Amino acid sequence: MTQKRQRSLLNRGDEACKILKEHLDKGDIIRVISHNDADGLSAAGMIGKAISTRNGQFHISIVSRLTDNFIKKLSNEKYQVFFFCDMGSANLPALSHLHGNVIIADHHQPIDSTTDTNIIHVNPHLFGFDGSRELSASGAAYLIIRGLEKSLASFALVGAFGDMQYFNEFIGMNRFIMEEGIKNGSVQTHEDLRIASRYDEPLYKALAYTFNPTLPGITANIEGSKEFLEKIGVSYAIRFQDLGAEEKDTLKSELIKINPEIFGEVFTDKRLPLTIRYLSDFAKLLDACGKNKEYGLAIGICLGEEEKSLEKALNLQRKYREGIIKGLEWIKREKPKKMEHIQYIYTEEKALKGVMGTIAGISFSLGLSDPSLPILALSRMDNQVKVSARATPKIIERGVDLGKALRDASSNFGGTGGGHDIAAGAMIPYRELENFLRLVDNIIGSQKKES
Ligand SMILES: [Mn+2]
Repeated sequence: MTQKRQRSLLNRGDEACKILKEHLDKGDIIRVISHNDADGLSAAGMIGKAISTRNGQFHISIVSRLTDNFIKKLSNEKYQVFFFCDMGSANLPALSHLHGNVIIADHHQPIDSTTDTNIIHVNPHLFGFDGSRELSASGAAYLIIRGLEKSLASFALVGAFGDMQYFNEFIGMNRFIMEEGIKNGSVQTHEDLRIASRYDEPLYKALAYTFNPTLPGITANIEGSKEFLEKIGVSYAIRFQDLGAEEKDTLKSELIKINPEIFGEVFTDKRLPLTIRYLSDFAKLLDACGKNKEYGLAIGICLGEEEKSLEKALNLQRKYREGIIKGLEWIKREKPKKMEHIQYIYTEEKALKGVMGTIAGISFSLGLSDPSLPILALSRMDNQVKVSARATPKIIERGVDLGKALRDASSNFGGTGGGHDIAAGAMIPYRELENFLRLVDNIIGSQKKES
């Protein structure tokens, strides 16, 4: 059964690829529109890379969401083909008005599945795969691109890491892509410490920046990290890469005592520069670029503009990580406010707004929030509130779907929202905030009952 669904999804990807090839052969510029997170950036970068290896041309726009206004603007553009990534599945009627072909590589729950003749829709949900864990938008884009250029599987896994689809293993189509990548040499896997930034930060910082898996007492705690390394007698000021074999062994056995998940399978693409060779590091760097609105920089790195761009992105990442640490310290002080079925944090502070979703996601495993309740991170934006919601796999197992909850609740108050079961977002009017929270609390409660 799975085999058959997989075959159908692969066929859909091939169909989309055929359209893409026809346009490339005609010399058409491929118009790419993608999302501003790590998954969307990786998808756009992968498409750009595949097109340039065929000497084709592309024009990429990165947006935070697909608005009717933006689609209207696109409808005035003279392109013959539009390629949407990480978005589009919720906009089929509007996209059917674009002239030319429309290719969608999305993994969000489609709102309706009517297919117009100009749209080719590649979405795991249409084939019974879970778009939250089994395929990212980069993965969906890869299923299209692999007919042009087979060597880009690592980008698909970067997107999956970016969207937090990896929980100790890749499953579903992600696994298929991983295996294909390993087979053709674009992905390697080995057992290793799963620490961040082994090539570009001194060890004490690398450990403090290891947010996933978390190391209690060390993650987000620069001083704690230094003390830990001093105590076990491992040099803390040099990079992990430069440690001697004996020190590496000591570090490994001491870290495993803190969290066994810190050691396990890791994924690399050895063709990439060292600082982004570990695919989880690459995802984090793209995320940092996205959060800083440095989309061109992110795409440039995907396309292989190395040295200078990488240095710039790593600097952005340093600042971003300092912001995450400050944010986590803030949650620790403030504590999330609890309702019956949800908890939330709220800020009007500019410095915190950029990291709210990220710190909400990390808060569970650091023990800063209740791991049994979804958390909503709320940032005031003038008359509106930006909502980022995060859950854990355990919460999802009880029937919770944050994407549906935020979509239904926000539309009740003239806002917009949606996403995945485990991570979702919304924009709502500030004056409705309390009503919105009450409604979300209610919806989550009934989701748990129904399951
Ligand atoms: Mn995505």
